[in-house]
Amino acid sequence: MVTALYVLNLTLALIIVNKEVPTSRGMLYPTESETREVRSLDGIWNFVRSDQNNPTQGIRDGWFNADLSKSRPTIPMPVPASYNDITTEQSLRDHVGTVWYDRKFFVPRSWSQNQRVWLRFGSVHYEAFVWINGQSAVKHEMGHLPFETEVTHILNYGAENRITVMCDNALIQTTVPQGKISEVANDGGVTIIQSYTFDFFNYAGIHRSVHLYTTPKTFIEDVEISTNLADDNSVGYVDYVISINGSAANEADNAIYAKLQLYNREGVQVANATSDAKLSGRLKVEQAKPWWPYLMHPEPGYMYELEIKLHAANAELLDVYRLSIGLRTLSWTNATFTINGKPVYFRGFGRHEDSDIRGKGLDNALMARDFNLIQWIGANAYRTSHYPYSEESMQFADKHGIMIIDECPSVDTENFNQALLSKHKSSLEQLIHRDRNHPSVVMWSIANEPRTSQTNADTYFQFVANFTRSLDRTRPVTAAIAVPHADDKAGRYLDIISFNRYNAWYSNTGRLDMVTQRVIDEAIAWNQKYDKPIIMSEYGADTLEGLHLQPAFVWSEEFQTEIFARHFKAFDALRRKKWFIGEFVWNFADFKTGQSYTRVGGNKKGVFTRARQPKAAAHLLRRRYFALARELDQCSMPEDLFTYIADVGASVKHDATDL
Ligand code: BDP
Repeated sequence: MVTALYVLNLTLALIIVNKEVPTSRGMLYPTESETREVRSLDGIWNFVRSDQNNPTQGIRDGWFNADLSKSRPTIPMPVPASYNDITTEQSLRDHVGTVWYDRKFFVPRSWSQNQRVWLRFGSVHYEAFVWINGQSAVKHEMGHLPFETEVTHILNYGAENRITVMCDNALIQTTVPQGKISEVANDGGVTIIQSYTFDFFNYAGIHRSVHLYTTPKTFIEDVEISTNLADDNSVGYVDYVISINGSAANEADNAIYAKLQLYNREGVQVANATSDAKLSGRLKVEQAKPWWPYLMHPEPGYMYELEIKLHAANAELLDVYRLSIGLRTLSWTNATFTINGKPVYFRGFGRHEDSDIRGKGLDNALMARDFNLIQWIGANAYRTSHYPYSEESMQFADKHGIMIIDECPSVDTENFNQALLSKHKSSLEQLIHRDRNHPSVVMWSIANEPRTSQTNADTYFQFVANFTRSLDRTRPVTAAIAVPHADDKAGRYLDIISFNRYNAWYSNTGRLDMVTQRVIDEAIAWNQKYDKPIIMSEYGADTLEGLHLQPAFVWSEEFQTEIFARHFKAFDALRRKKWFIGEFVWNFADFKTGQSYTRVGGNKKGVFTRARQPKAAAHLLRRRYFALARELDQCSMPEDLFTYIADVGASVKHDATDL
């Protein structure tokens, strides 16, 4: 059946048209206020796995009509977490198809009065079906992105409720990302195999927090802001558009208005405004404190709090929502990328949301550790390879001044077809809707390593890139491309070209003498082809922590250190050409992949281990990233950057001049 669908998609692939995609609504991050309450449904849920060869049985048999334990024996399952690595069962780790979760919760009686209740998931990978007390509440397709629904009318107030979630991890040719499902003979019969070409484990489950939250009957459903700074950065402007939901929204024009107040970090009000009848307007901020990237300014990541109060015509206060915002302006040309008028050179990582046991599940301790490591190493950016990261991490990035190239879940995209295009666009729509108010987001990445030499890639990426621009004109559009520049058909639709290349690893393995010139030549070739700014978005080498081989040999810590150094040399030559604007190591930390003889327990290209400890190359990278920050933005250097070696006069000093 799945195979038949796949064949059909191939035949239809020749004609692709640009169709509308559904538009997201609401989904402001749930926060408490005078008018809103938030409750977490995180914790231990009950869990059951469907039979692989019968994934829809639970729906047919109505498993959602009663406790799951009435249908099957359940096991405890933490939420949020991927389910794959929680038990010791290979069959659950490699499960293909549907799994079920349920739990009970109480809703206070007070919530039944004069307000509305919403159920919100931070993300479920890949497809989710949700029931409350046996009634269908919401369905959602696409991992790593939030969804919500109103549940006011299906809750029992002052009483117990049950939430049931069915999650399907199957990836086919029309999902984003794509995969293939096949039936293969095994020793005992046949088994269903999920395959995919992307290089990370297809972790699944309820990956991020589940919340119930209340709103007033008429409430602030959405806020879209965009910020600007006067030429000398002294005055900031915040343009806002508020959308509301509720019966009062249908009252006569001019009936509802919003009052906005902007507070600085010290809690002092620095601007205020009353909206126009369309609930839009502009705030002017004198003596603005711009949002600057880490190490580009002594006070990076400066965030204001925007308080929005929604009022009825009679001035009654309807709703209050607070949003953290940063004041910054971006611009780019065919040779530069600037923030607040200053050219930016990106130094950072491709990353993954990945760790032992919890897989892709949100983990605040891990997230805080990762940001500490990013600061320690002096990076100023990362790409959310290869899917949107948690909203909590976006908030962290805002506060720490870490720039984000925000990537949608399209990876290794191929066999361009109509259904895929619609879902790809929808993934970008959902991503941009979620992340457009974050100052840390400075670029949209519309794909990683799409097969852009294939037939139809041209039209397909024209549609995808233009669609992205139609949703947000304030940020440039990129994609991380790996096909040879001569074969690529997508770059002309991008604003910035990112390329991934593994010199001395996948090509000319071990040949450290074949890195520098090739990197220089390729960057120049991309620039010559498209006349756009260029980033090297991936380079690196698998490195087994603790493996030391001198002279450097593949997989050793020496080799990773050396290969980095050969790239640095190329980057420094390229930096003289102003259009080369960034270097991103692959990867921040080791991460799990599917099983393969090229992967020892996963991809080991991390600068940090999976347990978030530095490999030898981390220390080298740290010295480079701080050297770049010092040269470009005159930052001060951490005291422990250089280890004392010997008192041998001017040739060995412990300060930045050594760089
Ligand atoms: C690149 C991919 C990335 C892989 C990396 C690798 O973009 O997802 O993990 O190669 O092979 O092609 O390490």
